[in-house]
Amino acid sequence: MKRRQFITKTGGAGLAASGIVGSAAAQESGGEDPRTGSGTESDPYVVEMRTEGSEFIFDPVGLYVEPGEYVQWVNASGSHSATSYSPSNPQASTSLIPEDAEPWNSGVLEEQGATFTYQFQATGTYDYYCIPHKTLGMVARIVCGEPGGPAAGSEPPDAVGSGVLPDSETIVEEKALSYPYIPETGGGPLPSLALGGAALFGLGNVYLLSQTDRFSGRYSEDTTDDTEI
Ligand SMILES: [Cu+2]
Repeated sequence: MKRRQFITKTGGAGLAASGIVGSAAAQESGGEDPRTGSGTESDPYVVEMRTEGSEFIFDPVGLYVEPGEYVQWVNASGSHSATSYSPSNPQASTSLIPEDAEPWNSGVLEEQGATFTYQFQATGTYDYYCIPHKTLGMVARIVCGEPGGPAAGSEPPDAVGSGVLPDSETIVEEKALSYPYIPETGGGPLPSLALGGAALFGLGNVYLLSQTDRFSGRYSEDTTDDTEI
């Protein structure tokens, strides 16, 4: 672990594959803060919104912030929104943010590079989605301070790809989890991703889909209601 961080910091001198080593180290747990930005108003944490082929992505898909810190969503490709699961927002029937939290909705950002910023204040777990792509699994989670509220022990009821959401405790531990989140590896990169590049990226997603049912089932043990369907 230490050695890898050293290699990353010094630019990977002598390593032909320094780019690969760097990206793997950046996603490892512990050590350096994996978040982009520092959470202040002038340097907020950044979540990218992207369209990649038939995938619609919030990245990181899991993020930890402290009360009072800022998150900025950047529309990197395609058209997306960052919208809290709040009954006052379009297409959201349930609230999946802390009770005393302010709902937010960026609206659909169509211009590349367009941004939306929100300050997190109430502690707890926040689930949010993209209006056009929610049913295609474009959902993500932010924990502010500590896990809590209606989203802490459940999955969004209407997101097909809900298996990609990290649980709140993992978010607190790791601070940021890249898309795609794979529960079995604790959010780190699949070995195949580091070795194979784009072709194997597809395989990773097949694997992810195969885990969706099992992962969702895990939450049904914790909840008495049936909202996961
Ligand atoms: Cu979207």
